[in-house]
Amino acid sequence: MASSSLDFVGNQDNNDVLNSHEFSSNVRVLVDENPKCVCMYVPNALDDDVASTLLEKLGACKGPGDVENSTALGSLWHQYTDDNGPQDRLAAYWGDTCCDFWFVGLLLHPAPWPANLPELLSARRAAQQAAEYCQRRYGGKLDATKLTSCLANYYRRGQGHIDAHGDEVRAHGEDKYVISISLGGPREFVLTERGGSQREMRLQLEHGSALVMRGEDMQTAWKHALPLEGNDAPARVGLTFRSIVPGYEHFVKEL
Ligand SMILES: O=C(O)CCC(=O)C(=O)O
Repeated sequence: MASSSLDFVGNQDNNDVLNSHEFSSNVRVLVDENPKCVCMYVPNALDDDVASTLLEKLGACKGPGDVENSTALGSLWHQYTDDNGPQDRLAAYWGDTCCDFWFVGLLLHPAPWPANLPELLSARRAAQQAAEYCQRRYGGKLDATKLTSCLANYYRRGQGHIDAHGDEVRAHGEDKYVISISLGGPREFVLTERGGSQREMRLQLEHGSALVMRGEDMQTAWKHALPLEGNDAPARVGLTFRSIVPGYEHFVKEL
């Protein structure tokens, strides 16, 4: 198995600098096998202070135990059970009306975007810019970049992980975007190619970074995981913005 800590696809030619009005940092391409199989990493996609304020408001700076009740946003975090059992992370789900998300036996209905959390909208803007950059580079209609929902995963200090998996993206429209803005951490992200080669890439998801996955093949030809590295792994919130098409799951239910 080929494994590397920063084994980005290609070489420097593949690592672009986005327009400075969009991001101040380099884009690193991890996978770009075809327009439906793209993964890229953008450090500092979200302003550092905004990222820190958002992390604090989401309550993630506080120790395990008190977070659920201590946030100004009320009972924000939930511990869900999916087909694999109770999740060892907490989650919250926001989105536009009818942007339900159905995955591994769990049907989430979005709470409205919280009015008292403007930083979440800043994070969505940063993710949106990354999606639009991807659209310019790999093609597709601009409409398909619309990020209509956000599944937040809260990995408490020394807790929380996600086993290797591909995301359920059937509801994610034409170009199928999942863009994760990281707050806190860093925590490790592991990408593994399915099939023969089992190529593996590892990177640290840094505070304020964006990790972009585009396309269905990115979820079927590759798996991604967030392992737990020891008792003192730092707390992290991953805000996964998604291009879910409003009403898609209602349509599926009626079939
Ligand atoms: O926390 C993250 O950034 C990624 C979470 C994830 O893999 C998922 O929601 O499927």
